[in-house]
Amino acid sequence: MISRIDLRGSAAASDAGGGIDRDLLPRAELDVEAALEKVRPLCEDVRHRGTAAVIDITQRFDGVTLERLRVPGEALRRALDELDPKVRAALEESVSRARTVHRAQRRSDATVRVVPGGTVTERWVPVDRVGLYVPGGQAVYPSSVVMNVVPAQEAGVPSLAVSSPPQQDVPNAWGAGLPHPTILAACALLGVDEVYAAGGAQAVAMFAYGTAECAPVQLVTGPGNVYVAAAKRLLKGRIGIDAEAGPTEIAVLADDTADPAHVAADLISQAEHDELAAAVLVTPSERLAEAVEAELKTQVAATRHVARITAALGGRQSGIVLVDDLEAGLRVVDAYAAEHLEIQTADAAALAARVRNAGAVFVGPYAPVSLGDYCAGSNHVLPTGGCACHSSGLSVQSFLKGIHVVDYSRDALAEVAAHVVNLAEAEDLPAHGAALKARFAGGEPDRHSA
Ligand code: HSO
Ligand code: ZN
Repeated sequence: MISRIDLRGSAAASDAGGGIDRDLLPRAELDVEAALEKVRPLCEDVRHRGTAAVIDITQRFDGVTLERLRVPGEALRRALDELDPKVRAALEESVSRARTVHRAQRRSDATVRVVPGGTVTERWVPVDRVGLYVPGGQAVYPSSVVMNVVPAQEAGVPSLAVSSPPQQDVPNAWGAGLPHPTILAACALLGVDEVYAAGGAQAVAMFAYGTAECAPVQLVTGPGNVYVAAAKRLLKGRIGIDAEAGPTEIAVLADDTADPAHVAADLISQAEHDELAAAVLVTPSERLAEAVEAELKTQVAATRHVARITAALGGRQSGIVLVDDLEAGLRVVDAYAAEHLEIQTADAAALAARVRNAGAVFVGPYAPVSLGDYCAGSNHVLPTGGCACHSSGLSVQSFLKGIHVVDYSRDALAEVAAHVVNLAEAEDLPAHGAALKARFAGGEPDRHSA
């Protein structure tokens, strides 16, 4: 079911001749452009009609009739009260580990004394208000509540709202559909009291434009389907976004020392998300490739979501890539730039330290991606679709803006004035220079002969 791509002996995976052709590697094409045309009118509708538009769109696409979008505080409290204690304990562990890691990401302001009397400080300020999107769809993701809310809280964001699609089968006393109760419980656990029952592009538009119920936000983060990605692309600029999340990906770089049962289980774990999820094994070992193929056959049959997993593993976004050696394997995984990369080799830590492109790297036999999905302390909102070659996963940094604070004394300005005037002249922007000269009229500084 999973296809093979043999790059052995191929120039494509050798280090001669520059980079690897990424088109040789399995990857799904996500057509955000096509979705853009579909979401544009929806976003416009929300812009003009606010809550009423979101309610209409939800009726049309989710088949849920809502009377209001804001989830009442009472529903949040009740969801937490009724949460299975085992799930509550697990969420608490997840939150506590994520807090430990994300707290350490906080930045302190850095002041640099450029010259005597001249300083530049980079001051880190949290975004005022953020909208955190938590997908519904094929699975429910209370863990994504944790992964969005914890870094925002640790960054000191003063106002945050969560939105997640209403479920058809969760009625409540107010007659409206609600997001999944475990999502509501996770919000309550984290002290988030502003939660909306809205999904898809309409939720992103609600956050971006604001409605009578929901004040506009400056930043929207969180994963979602292609329509959420399209709305983020459309509204980017008005709002900041973390990334256009695509389907989940796992790449495993493994050699003969890897346990094929573990490798197969890990590939299956991420294939479970979505028919479009990608699972890629990169290995120089034919023996391992065969053993993993055999494991996949037996393990997939025993999973709960066989159809979804079979589609994901059989899709052209998944595959087993055979390479000459681990060095070639490293080049392949760097070119692929996976959202999640597992290294299951003899000296996994040494190899992991050399990885240049990955959303997160999981080192050795006891760090499966599922650990990172829930309880490693790391974040699971990570760059997909090869974006790990230029972007990072969600962190405290995603919720901060650095402001450069420039503070120069008269002497410090005088000392550099001529350079500024000369550069301004070179750019044919004499008024820029004049702004400096005006300060020294009468006692012209002439250190560098303007
Ligand atoms: N693997 C997903 C996150 C997730 N897994 C949530 C389970 N729940 C994307 O990183
Ligand atoms: Zn996952």
